[in-house]
Amino acid sequence: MSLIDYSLYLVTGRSLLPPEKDYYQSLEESLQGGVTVVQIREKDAETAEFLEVATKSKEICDRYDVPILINDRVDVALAVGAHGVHVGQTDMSVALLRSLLPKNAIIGVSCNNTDHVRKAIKDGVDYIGIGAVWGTQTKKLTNPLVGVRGVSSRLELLDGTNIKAVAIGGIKSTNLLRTLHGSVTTTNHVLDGIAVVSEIVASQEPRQAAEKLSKIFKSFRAEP
Ligand code: TZP
Ligand code: MG
Repeated sequence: MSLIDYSLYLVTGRSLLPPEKDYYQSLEESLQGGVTVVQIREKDAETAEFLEVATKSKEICDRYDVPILINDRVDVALAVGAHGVHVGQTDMSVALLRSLLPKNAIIGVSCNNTDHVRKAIKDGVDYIGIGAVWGTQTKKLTNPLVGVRGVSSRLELLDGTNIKAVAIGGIKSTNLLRTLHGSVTTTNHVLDGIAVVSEIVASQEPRQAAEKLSKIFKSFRAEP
């Protein structure tokens, strides 16, 4: 069972930092701005570098009582004592991850289409990332865009489960409310959070960027 607050889910992206902005400083500022969970995503780092980044990031997140998840690498997650792992459709299976990770570890999977969601439910994941919702420069996309209607139909499949869901891909403060409203299902199932990279990481002021997103998400949540 997942006790994570998914509302403002930061996925790291060191290559997107503004010139001269320190990664760890940016991470800390984003936590001060209200990031509730962090996924360490290192696509180009060698193992030793990944381990160093994950270890130091975890030290910072621990101070804010914010859980960290590791993208793809179960070995790195185990080594640094992360709260869990996030995988894509072509990574290690959920069954294998469960057998390797501690019992209460969080496992999340990226889902693009409805078959992905059905499989994630069968596999017993803790949460899914639905995307890409909007166009993004951050990741080379190999699947069609989901769009807000698509998020809604994928969320609907989670009715009756305990599986949480975040949307990802091109989410900005300028389209967040539209994303959240458009994703609501006929059964009033709503997203548990939104996952962002560039809107926070590429900002000179990650704290303000996170605060803005967090405020919009909370205002949506508070709507009658
Ligand atoms: N998975 C689907 S889209 C995406 C990932 C990792 C990148 C999202 O980045 P951004 O900058 O928030 O659009
Ligand atoms: Mg992957």
